[in-house]
Amino acid sequence: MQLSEKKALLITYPNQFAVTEAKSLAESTGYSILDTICQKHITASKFGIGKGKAEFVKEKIMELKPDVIIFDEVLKPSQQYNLSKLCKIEVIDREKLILEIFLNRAVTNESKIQVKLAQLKYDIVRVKEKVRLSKGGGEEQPGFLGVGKYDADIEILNIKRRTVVLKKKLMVEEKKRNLHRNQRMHEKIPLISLTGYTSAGKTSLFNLITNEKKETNKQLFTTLTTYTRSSTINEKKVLFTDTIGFISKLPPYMIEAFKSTLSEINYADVVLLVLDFSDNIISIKEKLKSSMETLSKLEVPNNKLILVLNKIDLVKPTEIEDKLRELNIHPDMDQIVSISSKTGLNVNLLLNKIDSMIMVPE
Ligand SMILES: Nc1nc2c(ncn2[C@@H]2O[C@H](COP(=O)(O)OP(=O)(O)OP(=O)(O)O)[C@@H](O)[C@H]2O)c(=O)[nH]1
Ligand SMILES: [Mg+2]
Repeated sequence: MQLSEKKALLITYPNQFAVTEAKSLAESTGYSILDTICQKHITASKFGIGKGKAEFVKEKIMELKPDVIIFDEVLKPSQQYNLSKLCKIEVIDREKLILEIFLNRAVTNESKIQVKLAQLKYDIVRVKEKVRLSKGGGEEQPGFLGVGKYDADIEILNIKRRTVVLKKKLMVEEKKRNLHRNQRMHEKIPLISLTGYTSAGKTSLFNLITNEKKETNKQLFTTLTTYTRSSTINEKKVLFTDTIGFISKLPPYMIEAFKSTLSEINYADVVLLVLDFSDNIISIKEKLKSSMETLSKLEVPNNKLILVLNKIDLVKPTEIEDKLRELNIHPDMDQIVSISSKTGLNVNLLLNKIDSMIMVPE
């Protein structure tokens, strides 16, 4: 796996969850963070941050000499351009950062195409903005696609042409996926989908249940491709699907790009929402919230859900109770199981719960 080991200055929100998440994202992409600047408002119009703060960042850049600024928010191309111009350094916003991780991690044909399409979408708005700004006499900015003086119209056409080609290729992959899915549906084998925040332990649980050896890692977005494998529960044949992890503030086009992969979740009879319960309560709340938001965007009904509290080998029993209380969840509530994918604790309990929720094929 590539690790570029570039040095970065991080700009994010002043709360522990935002800082930790942004750092994990940056480190997963191979950046080391030299310093973190926290600001309550990072969506201001010109630079994302206020003018005074932007000047402060410029001084920090001169002092620390990082390779890039990582800006933990989705920036408009003009904001990215302005900050980059002021600080004379490449600015990587949250969208770009997630894209970089995806580009590094995509291994299958389908995910490679999906990520390339997402990148072209990201690029085209910036080339267009570059054209608009250069008409006002803007000079070339570091990392701003290095567009220089060439004919941007040709670049835009080029991006559009590549988009068409990639979309066609994606359709071929989607057809294959649909074919597999139709076969499965024809056989009426119950499908169980593993979902949840990135690094919750979905693949670890998937491997344990299906005897697979797919990669697991503490870095974010280890899995970018949906895998389906068969297994048995109480002698009934079932299928398990491992999916791409969720993240807070996922750029909307990312859901769009991974729609066909994520849509596997819609065909599931049972959806496991895996949570890292060894996290601190603030992170658990944030991750549960963003996972539920994503599942609702994907129109997954609540009655298909089982909340899987994972990594409880790292949590004391009293702590589990405290955390559940904080989340307003009654410990005896149906559709909740606390497990450890590492030790296998309570995994049988989970399988029985799944069994009680699946329809027996006729
Ligand atoms: N202690 C402990 N560690 C776990 C458990 N489950 C997973 N892990 C660890 O948590 C990290 C993330 O696990 P993965 O299975 O890769 O998580 P994931 O949800 O598939 O992550 P992405 O594919 O990145 O979305 C790995 O380092 C695992 O070894 C568990 O029950 N207990
Ligand atoms: Mg995984």
